[in-house]
Amino acid sequence: MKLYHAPGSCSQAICIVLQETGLNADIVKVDARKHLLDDGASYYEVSELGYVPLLELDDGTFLREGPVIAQYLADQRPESSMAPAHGTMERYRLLEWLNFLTSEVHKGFIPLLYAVAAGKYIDTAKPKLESRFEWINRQLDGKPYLMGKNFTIADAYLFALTGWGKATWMTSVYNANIDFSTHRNLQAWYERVRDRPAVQRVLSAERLRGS
Ligand SMILES: N[C@@H](CCC(=O)N[C@@H](CS)C(=O)NCC(=O)O)C(=O)O
Repeated sequence: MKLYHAPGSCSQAICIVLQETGLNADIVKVDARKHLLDDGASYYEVSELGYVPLLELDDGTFLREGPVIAQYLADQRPESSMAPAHGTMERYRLLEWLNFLTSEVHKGFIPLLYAVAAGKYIDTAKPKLESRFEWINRQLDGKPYLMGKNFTIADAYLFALTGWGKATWMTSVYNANIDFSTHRNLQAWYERVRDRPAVQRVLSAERLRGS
């Protein structure tokens, strides 16, 4: 398998899922802003949509969309407990989280990531995103992970997104960072996820690749 990945982006979640499940994939680095591969080739030659993550299977099949790629990988290793079995209520709870993270958090960050272009829209978008994080903080009360005792692909996804809110460049350039200091459950969850050996391996590899 091959994973098209941009360091520091949402595709970090897929790197975490690979590490947690022990599945192997060659990582192909993409510059997601310039849409270029390391050898200077256009990423649009690989993906018409131009975004990461993208998974290429050994038979040449491509799989798009982070939450779908993450489920595909987790389903290859059910013993990892990263995704409950299909057809169970717990699976629908996972889908609930993935859909929420995609539409309410991932895309909720877009105006903050493009704060200059977004202009006054930030005044609406930022409190909305903050309220989503407040809600997540409440859901984590008494739970080590989003779904309870098991670390799932939803945690991997949220970890990649939470990293953006904590990024110092968002504070220094646009004052667009999210203040997590009062979210005690979320802080504890973040540290718990960050300290997992698989996540540490991903973070070290990202430092080497350069974000
Ligand atoms: N719907 C896609 C969105 C992925 C996405 O937004 N990827 C960003 C990085 S976090 C990207 O590659 N952006 C470059 C672009 O859109 O041109 C998914 O969930 O996988």
